[in-house]
Amino acid sequence: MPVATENLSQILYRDMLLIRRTEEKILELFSAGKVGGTTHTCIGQEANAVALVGQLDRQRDFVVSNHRCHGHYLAYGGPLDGLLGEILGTANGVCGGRGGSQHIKYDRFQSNGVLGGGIPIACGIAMGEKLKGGDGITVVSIGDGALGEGTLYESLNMAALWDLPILFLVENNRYAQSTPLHLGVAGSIVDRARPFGIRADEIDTTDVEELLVWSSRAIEAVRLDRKPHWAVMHTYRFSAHSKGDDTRDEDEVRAYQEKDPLRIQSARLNAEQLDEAEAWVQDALDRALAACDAAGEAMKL
Ligand SMILES: Cc1ncc(C[n+]2csc(CCOP(=O)(O)OP(=O)(O)O)c2C)c(N)n1
Repeated sequence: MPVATENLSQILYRDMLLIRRTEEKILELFSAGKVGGTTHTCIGQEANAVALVGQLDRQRDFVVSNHRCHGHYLAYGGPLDGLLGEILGTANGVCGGRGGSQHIKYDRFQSNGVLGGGIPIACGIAMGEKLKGGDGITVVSIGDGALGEGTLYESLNMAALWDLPILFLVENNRYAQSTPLHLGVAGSIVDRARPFGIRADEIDTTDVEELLVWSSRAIEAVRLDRKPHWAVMHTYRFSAHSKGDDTRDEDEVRAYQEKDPLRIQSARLNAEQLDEAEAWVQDALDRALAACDAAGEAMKL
């Protein structure tokens, strides 16, 4: 539970810290051989998830995330033990511990490990919401690598033609696995939706408070107009693509780390507030890991 005296700056910091420390723990567990398969962390990109997904209304809005989904899931409000259980393959995972982080389904949140695979699914969800006359919106998040998937452009066409209440969140972290942006993406990312008549906007910051204001406008635009929106966040990941597979220039990574969203946000808090957030997150992690231990291995199929 949040501390009673918390203000918005503290909450944003704590929510980002929860994602950061959780993923650091996941990488540690991975190195210890406790995680089967693979994992993709969003270390460095936490502000995007907290600012945009964290503002959605879980009672009515849907999220379709991708292979790099832990931050989106936690910002959406997914239970921490359910995520760790999914990654560790324990019975308390939100999908019984059999999906891993790339195949999560929790409430109105789902992730999809097929690059671009979630985009048409999200259009279907948005269409369903439209037909039901609901006021929920669907957010589908993709990386710059998915800009090369044909299904994206079929989906943009349908979303525009049918006025789907969908927000396409593009997190351009400048690499698709090991392929730098300039080798994989031609032209302007923000312009890619415009030929379909879809409103498009972009932001280049790691300041969660700036992202929050910008995201609230994008969310409200879709909620009120019931039309698609293309929202591009330029960002950077500090961690490897998955685990140990990092070919990027170390100086480049270090330069982006200067703009660490946690560092920016921590400058708005005092030492006591920072300690409080750290303790809260540590306690949440300890309890979630204990729940995984207690749950035991997932049922074998
Ligand atoms: C159809 C398909 N092709 C290839 C892959 C392997 N793959 C997983 S992530 C990834 C790169 C994705 O890059 P991007 O969309 O920029 O997202 P990021 O990893 O940078 O967050 C690739 C090629 C996949 N999961 N699905």
